[in-house]
Amino acid sequence: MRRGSRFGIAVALAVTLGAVVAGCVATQGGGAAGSAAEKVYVKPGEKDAYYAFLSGGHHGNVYVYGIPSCRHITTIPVFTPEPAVGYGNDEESKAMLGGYTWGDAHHPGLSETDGDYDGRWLFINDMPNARIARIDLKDFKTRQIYGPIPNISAAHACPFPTPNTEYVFAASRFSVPVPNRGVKVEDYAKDFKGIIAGIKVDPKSGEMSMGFEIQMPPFDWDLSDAGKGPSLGWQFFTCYNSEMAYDSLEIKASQNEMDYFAAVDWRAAQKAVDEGKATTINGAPVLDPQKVKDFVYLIPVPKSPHGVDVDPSGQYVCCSGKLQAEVSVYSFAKIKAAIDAKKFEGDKMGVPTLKFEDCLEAKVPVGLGPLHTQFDNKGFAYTSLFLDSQIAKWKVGPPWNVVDKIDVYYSIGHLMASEGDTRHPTGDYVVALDKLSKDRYLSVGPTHPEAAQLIDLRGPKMELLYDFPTYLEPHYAQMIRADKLHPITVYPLAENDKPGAIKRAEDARIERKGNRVDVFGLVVRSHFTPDIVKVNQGDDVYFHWTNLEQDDDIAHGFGILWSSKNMQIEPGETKTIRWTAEKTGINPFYCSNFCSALHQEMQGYIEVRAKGSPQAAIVRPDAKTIAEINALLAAR
Ligand code: K7E
Ligand code: CUA
Repeated sequence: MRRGSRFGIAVALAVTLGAVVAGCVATQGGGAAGSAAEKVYVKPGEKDAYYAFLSGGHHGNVYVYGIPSCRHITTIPVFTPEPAVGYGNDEESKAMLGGYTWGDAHHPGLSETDGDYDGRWLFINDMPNARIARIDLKDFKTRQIYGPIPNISAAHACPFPTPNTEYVFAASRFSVPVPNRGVKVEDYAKDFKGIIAGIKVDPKSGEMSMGFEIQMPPFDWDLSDAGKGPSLGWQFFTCYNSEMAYDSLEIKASQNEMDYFAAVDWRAAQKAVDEGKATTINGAPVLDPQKVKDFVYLIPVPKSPHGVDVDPSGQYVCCSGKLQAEVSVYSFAKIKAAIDAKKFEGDKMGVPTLKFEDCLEAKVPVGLGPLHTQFDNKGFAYTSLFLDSQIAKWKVGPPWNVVDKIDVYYSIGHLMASEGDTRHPTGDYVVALDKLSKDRYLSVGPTHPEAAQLIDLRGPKMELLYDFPTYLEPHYAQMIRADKLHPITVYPLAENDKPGAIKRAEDARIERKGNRVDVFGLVVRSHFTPDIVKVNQGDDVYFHWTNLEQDDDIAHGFGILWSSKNMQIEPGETKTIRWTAEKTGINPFYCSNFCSALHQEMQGYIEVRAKGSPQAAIVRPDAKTIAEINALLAAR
């Protein structure tokens, strides 16, 4: 073969290979070749290859970014009111928040089928109030908030769905007495308990409900991950503070050489509950490992571990000791063999402990302050190093060596690889979620933004592509291929069966029963029907607005002057908001969401008369108004 043609084949091969490796990413901007700028550039009008869901930390919500452009697309309100859309203001979302106006959201968890993201739901925890929210990815709305989960105090190891989303989990980070009662803090070791909760997820609706709880020693239960493949059916939880200190934890909880991770056989736990072996505490079925056996075990981990991450094959469980320079990799096969042989070292409050040497597969010398690990599609793992401000790339399997490192800016916590905790990571990108941004952005005063950094994984070396600031304060994040999500753009009116919904001008009305007034109204460009509402002082007024639009992006707002009442009504949607007529006089309302050329004209008045003024029991629009509204509807 002539030299020239061989070169030609090599080039052709390289081009083909490049295209295969880049996969869908190349078609949606951010190809594998070219400069860093080209790799993050998504042309105007084009779309990103991935959706990234970043937890909002103590902002209590979820940030949605497009990757690789790193553009912030939207924020989903979850545990915190959001007045622009009326989240926490309208009756339904207000009830869902249950009186709380704050949450601390750490870990988004996408629903999975066969261990891969299926694009149906996103779960996320509120650590302090021990709640789990489910966001429907059809409309990117929070649809359920489950909790406070009884007996759980600070749901940090949460939610970490199982491979077929049978369960999401929660575990107490700060142990308390269970049931909580007046005890002395000094009696910590005797009276305080850790709890692990398995929360069932309905396979069709995603509805969460109580599955089981397990009483654990009062260690600080920290993080979790689900087994898959050979370890399917098991859930793993790390802990620190096996010293059981209750003060000065930064010193006293770092004394032991070893802490633990727990391995829970969740099918066995559920079976034990179903067989009536649990004790009900605060409404939850709690299993006591001192009485019920063979479903939970402890495995030693060096030096105050943080993250626990199962590799894509499901064979290895990787634990990061924060105060150690290594990731400890355990073989699930060895763990299972030790359990089956009942080779226990002892027990902790009824939970059998296995021997470190019996379960360990390898120690990977990654560097200082390892926290979390994610994976790619080529057999490599990526571990965040908080103290070194680096990511270490290492080989999963012999020789278990570090093959690359990259500096990040600064002090990385979690990291998010593309589908990097599933059975099939895509190996395109990893995003470093840095705890400190220091000097990376224009100064905005003492509260610095958080720092996220996009890193390309497609070459032999990791390559830093882009810095993007985020608002306080993402912990974990997950990214899913954009082609797996198919969000709706309007709510089909035909499917709107909300109790307050009306669909024709003829049905618009104001109903009065005592001092409760229900306004059944329509919004459509550019009119409220009715736009005059007459009530009496002291009336409780429920506005039920239905947006009859079926066009993309035509949302209307409803804001009432001199109040905190505002909400957005999306196309086809009905929402209810309650307002009390406190003072006599005229109270304007208006459309707060820009919707049309006559958006400014979209307004109305509430006339508040003196208490006890005569009012009709029901007021409907007259025939002329109905005709006008029907003309507006026809012109939509
Ligand atoms: Cu490491 Cu809350 Cu997952 Cu923060 S946690 S980093
Ligand atoms: Cu409707 Cu602005």
